[in-house]
Amino acid sequence: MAAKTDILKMLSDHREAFVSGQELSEQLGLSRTAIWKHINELRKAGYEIVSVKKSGYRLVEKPNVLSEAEIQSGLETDILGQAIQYKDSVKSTQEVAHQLAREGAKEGTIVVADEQTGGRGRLGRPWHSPKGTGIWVSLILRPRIPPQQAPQLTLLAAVGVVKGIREATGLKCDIKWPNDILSHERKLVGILTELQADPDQVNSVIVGMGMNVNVKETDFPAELREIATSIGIEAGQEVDRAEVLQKILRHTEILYREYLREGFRFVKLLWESHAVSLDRIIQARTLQGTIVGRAIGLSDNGFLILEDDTGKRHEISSADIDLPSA
Ligand code: BT5
Repeated sequence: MAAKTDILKMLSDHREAFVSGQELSEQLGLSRTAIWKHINELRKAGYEIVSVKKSGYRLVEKPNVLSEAEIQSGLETDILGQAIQYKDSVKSTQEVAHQLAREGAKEGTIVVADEQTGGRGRLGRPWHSPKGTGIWVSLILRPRIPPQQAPQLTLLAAVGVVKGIREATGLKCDIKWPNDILSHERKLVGILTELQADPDQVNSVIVGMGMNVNVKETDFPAELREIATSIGIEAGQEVDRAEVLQKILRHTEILYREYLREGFRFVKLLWESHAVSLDRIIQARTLQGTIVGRAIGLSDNGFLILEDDTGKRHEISSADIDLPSA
């Protein structure tokens, strides 16, 4: 970890008290002058740190930023986020992550942006990613799985996101197959999983998560206002983006490790327990046509099983789902 991240972590862990310059200096093996220099840099980056002679430093206020130091200073993972590429503004974090993956980036590398100017959803649809309000992130994974299993990672990520948001904010959200996280049936998060693969082996899976965190209703363009929401709108207050991301990475990593050890079954059960679309009559719009039926559950490979009114079961691998109004 960089020295600034270490200092931030120590101050964040002791927010109710002062941490003396000597303590910081001894624990981190840095001179008092170096500590003072880093503290000033943190102040310039928006951290309010008071210093009192003989007592030391105390962190009073953090800026709501998603910098590398801020993400790392509270991260409880071994893989995800151990390498972070932070960008103020980028066309799409997916593009950057693809490039890094091709260049051999290690598993768990994440690309985070404060703003995307060309964020994308499935089938090239645009993803609205305004500055300073969301978490626009792509994770690079390198599981040893055949390409056809990769969609399972979308479902795994969805469970990780739901659990992370719950832990960070208390908000309970639902999953709509395959890649939407909803609150009160409005879209809070979208997930996009893309692959670099040989015919029978995945090289890397790029899992993109677009999370509306502090997006206000007026920040959404007119066409999204009725269908989108944000964690801040739902929670009724501004939310710490770095904390939400840290919790999501932690939960996703726990699930990912379990997935690599035990396979998809365990994720499937968790996914089903958070799914809003199950046991309801839904409409699946696929590229081949529309199927209406009751959503029964997931197949062992992560497809959605629909039973139509003749009792015939359909396995849906890719579709847009319309829920009836509740
Ligand atoms: C998705 O696609 O939901 C996947 C979105 C993934 C975005 C992340 S951000 C980080 C990474 N970098 C990228 O460039 N992408 C990933 P899909 O299911 O196709 O949904 C797209 C549809 O969602 C659009 O056609 C809009 O109707 C709607 N939409 C766009 N922006 C939205 C937003 N911010 N919140 C809610 N809905 C939105």
